Amino acid sequence: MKQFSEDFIWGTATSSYQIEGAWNVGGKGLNIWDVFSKLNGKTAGGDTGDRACDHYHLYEQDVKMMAELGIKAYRFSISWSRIMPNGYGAINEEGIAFYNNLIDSLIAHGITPWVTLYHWDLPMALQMEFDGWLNPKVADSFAEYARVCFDQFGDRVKHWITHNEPWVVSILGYGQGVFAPGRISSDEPYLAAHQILRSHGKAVNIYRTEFAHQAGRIGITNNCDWREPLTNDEDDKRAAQRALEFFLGWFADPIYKGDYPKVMKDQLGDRLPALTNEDKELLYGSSDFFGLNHYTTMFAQHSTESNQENNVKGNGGIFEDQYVKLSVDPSWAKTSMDWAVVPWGLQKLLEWIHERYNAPEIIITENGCAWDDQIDANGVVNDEQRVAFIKGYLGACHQAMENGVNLSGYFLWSLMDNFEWASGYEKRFGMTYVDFETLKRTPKQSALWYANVIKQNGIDS
Ligand code: PNW
Repeated sequence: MKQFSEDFIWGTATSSYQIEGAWNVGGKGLNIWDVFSKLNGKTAGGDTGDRACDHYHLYEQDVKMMAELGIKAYRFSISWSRIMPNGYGAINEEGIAFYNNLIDSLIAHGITPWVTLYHWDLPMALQMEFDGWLNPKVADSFAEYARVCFDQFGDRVKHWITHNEPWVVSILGYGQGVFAPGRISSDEPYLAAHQILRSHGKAVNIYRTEFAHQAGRIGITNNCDWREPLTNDEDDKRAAQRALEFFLGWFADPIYKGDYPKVMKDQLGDRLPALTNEDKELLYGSSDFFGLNHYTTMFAQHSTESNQENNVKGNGGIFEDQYVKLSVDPSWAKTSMDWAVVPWGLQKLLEWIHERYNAPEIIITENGCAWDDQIDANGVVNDEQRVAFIKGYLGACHQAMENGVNLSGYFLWSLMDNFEWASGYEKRFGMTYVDFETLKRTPKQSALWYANVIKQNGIDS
C-alpha cells in the first residue's frame, strides 16, 4: 500500500460557469460563455450553463456533500461578472455576498478554499469593448478585479490561483474557435496568452505588495499533456521536447526562467510578442507553487512538414508552428472524451517539470476522467474504470515523489458532473470542431457580431 504524507492536500475542483447556473440573477453581468453557449452549433445539443448544477442556489447542500465525502480542500472559481458586471468599475454586492457565504460555509465544515480568479468566463463588456484578452487594457481590468477579490475574501482565502489553463483560453478560444470567444486565428493565441500572462503578473504584484499582511499564497495553473517521443530517434526526442515547450514552457518559462522558450522565439519571430523588462520583472518568480492540470499523453514525432494535431483543422496556427506529428497508441484505454489513459505520462511530466524548473512545489489542481456511469446488476454505480484511472494516476504521483518530485497536493476534477464546455452535459462530441464561421473576423466586427447575437437570442441580464 502506497502512503502519502499526512499533510498532503486532497481536494476536488470545479469552476463557476460549469456549476453555478443563475446566469442572469443576483446582479450578475453577462460573460462570454453565457453568450457563446447559446450560439448555434457551439455546444453539444445546444447545452448551456444557464442552470448547470444550480450551485448558486444549492451551495449549502453541496458543501455538506463535500464534508460527508471527507474532502479537505475545495478549488472553485469566482465568476468575474458576478463581482463586476461589466468587468471593471461597479461592484455587485450580491455577488460578493454569495462568495462570502460559500467561503464561510466551507470553513465552517473544515474545508480549505482554493480560489481561482479566472476560469474562462470573461465579462461580456470586456469582450465587446476591448476584444477581450487581445487588449492590454483587459490585463489591467483583471488586476483591478483581483484586488477586489483579495480585499473582500483574502481574510479567509489563503490559496489563490490567478488563471486556469491559459493554454486552453489561447488555443481553443483564440486559435481554434471552439471555446469562447470563438475566434479562429494563427496569431491571436500568442497575443491573448501574452496579455493573460501580464495580467497574472500584475495581480500577483498587487497581492504581494498590498495584501502581504494576509499571509496567503498565490500561483497560476497551467495544463499540459505528456509528449512521449515516438521512437528513440534524436529527431523524435527533440520533437517531444519542443512540443512540451510550446505547450507548458510557453506559460511556465516566463515565470520560472524569465522569458518565453527560445525554441518559440526562434520559430515564431515577431508573431510572438516580446516581454518587456517590466513584464519580465513582474512575471519572474510570480508563482508560489506550480499549479498543474493534467489529463492525457500523446506520442510526438518529428515532422518536416508543418503538421496539425489530431482532430484540429489547420489554420496556420500553433500546431503547424511546431513541426511535430502527434499520435496515440491504439491499445491505450480512452475516456469518453477520447483522452488516452496513460498514468506513466503524468510521472514523466512531473519529473520534467522538476528538472526544468528547479524543483518547484507542484500541486495537481486537476486530474480526472469522464466516463458514463457503470451500473451493475443491482442497479448500483460501480465505476471500475474511474477507480482504475485514479489508482493509476495517484500511483504515478507517488512514484514521482519517490524520485524526488516535490508534489504537495492533488485535486480531483470534478466534485460533481457539470457543464463540460463545448461538450455540454454529454460526451456527444467532445473536442470536435464545429464551424469556421467566425474565421477572420476583425476586432471591431466581432463586437458588432456579439451585439447581434445578444439581440437575436434575446440574451440580456
Ligand atoms: C480542463 N484540451 O479543460 C478545465 O480546467 C475544466 O474546466 C474541464 O472541465 C476539464 O479540464 C475537463 O475537460 C480542458 O483540449 C479542456 O487539451 C480542454 C483541454 C484541456 C483541458
